[in-house]
Amino acid sequence: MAIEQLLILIKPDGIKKSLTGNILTKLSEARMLIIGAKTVKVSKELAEQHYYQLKDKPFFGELADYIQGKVYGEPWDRVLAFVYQGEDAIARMRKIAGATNPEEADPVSIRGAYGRITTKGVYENVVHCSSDPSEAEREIKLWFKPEEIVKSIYPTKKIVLEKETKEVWV
Ligand code: DAT
Ligand code: MG
Repeated sequence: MAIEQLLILIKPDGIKKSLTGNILTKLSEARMLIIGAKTVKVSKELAEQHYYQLKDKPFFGELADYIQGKVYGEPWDRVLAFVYQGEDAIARMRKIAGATNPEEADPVSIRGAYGRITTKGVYENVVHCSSDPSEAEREIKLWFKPEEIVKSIYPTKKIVLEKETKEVWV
């Protein structure tokens, strides 16, 4: 079994419903390490880059609005972002998160217990969870800077920025 890292987001509906503690408790059952954590106010650019694989889907606009928390507005228009690390982490965390469609998700999973489909058809499924190692790498590098992660499995390099030295992804 490989040690993997992945991105988990508590989406704006999870924040609005005050589910952060419940979600972290469910995730902690997997006994993995949190190696990065922060609150992010999601820009349109970040939302669209995060979901770029779905850009041709009819629900792409609503999906981008949802992750930005536009429906909820201040102060719920933010997400909590985590990088978790553990053995076989992606498959195990996705099982705890549950199926994409909250109506089809195992009722004991996070999405099954707390998700809903809105009358507009948006899947408010409470959490994002990377789905494979290459997606996890792309997403972690999109959401986190190297210095924000305790110990990354991805290589970094140093570059000089106007007399300032900074670590960036290779
Ligand atoms: P997952 O989040 O389980 O990895 P995904 O990557 O296929 O699923 O899709 C990303 C998000 O897009 C998903 O969490 C909810 C939304 N979504 C996917 N399929 C949808 C659909 N048929 N209708 C509405 N929203 C959908
Ligand atoms: Mg996905």
